[in-house]
Amino acid sequence: WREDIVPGAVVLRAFALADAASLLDAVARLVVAAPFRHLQTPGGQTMSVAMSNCGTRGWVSDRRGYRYAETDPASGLPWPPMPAALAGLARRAAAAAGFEDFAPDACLINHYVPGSRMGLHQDRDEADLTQPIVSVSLGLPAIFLFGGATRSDRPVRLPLEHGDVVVWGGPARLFFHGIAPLKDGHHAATGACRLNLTFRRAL
Ligand code: MD3
Ligand code: FE
Repeated sequence: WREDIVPGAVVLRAFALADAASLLDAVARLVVAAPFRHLQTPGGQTMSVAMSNCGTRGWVSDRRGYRYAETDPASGLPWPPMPAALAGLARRAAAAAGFEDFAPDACLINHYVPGSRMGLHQDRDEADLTQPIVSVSLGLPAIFLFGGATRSDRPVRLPLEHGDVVVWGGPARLFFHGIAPLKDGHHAATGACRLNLTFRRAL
C-alpha cells in the first residue's frame, strides 16, 4: 500500500478511503462559503480546473501572479477554517511518510471535470520548502504526470485513484508535476468529477 515514486515522494494507496465520505461532505459545505472558481493565470489564461481553499491561507492566481492570500478575493472574507477532519488526515498521512509535525495552514481544493488538466508546474509559493505537501485524490481517476527537477525531464505517468494520498517532500518537493486531461467517467462518490485536496504549510 506504500510505494516510493522517487526519494521524497510516497504514495499511500487508499489511505483516505475510510474518510472519503466525510471529506466529500466537508468539501460540499466549504464550497457554499467559498465557491469553486476558475482562476486566471498571470499570462491571462483561464484554468480548466476550478479551485477553492480552506485554512488561514489560500492559494490564488491572477494577472498579478501566484500567491497565498488570507482572504477569498471573490468575497473579501477570510477563507473558511480548515475542518479538523481534513487537518487530521493530512497530519496522519505526513507522519506515515516520515514528516512528524506537519501543521498545514492552507488546503487548496481542485475540482476537475472531464477534459480538465493541469500543466507541468512547480509548487514554490510556500515559505518553508522543507515542509511536505499532502495530496488526497477523490472521485474519478487521473493520470498524474511526475517530472523531475527541470521542466525538460520527461514525466512518468502515475494513476491516482479515489482515496489515494501522496506525500511530497524532501528532494521531490520542487519537482515538476501535472495532471493529464481527465477522462470521461462516473464515480459513485462524486459523479462525473475528480476532487483533489492539497494540504500545505504556506507561511
Ligand atoms: C509534487 N495538484 O494543486 S496533486 C497542485 O491532482 C497540484 O490537483 C494536482 O499539482 C492535482 O499544485 C496534483 C499532487 C501534487 C501536489 C503538490 C506537489 C504533487 C506535487 C508539490 C511538489 C511535488
Ligand atoms: Fe502542484
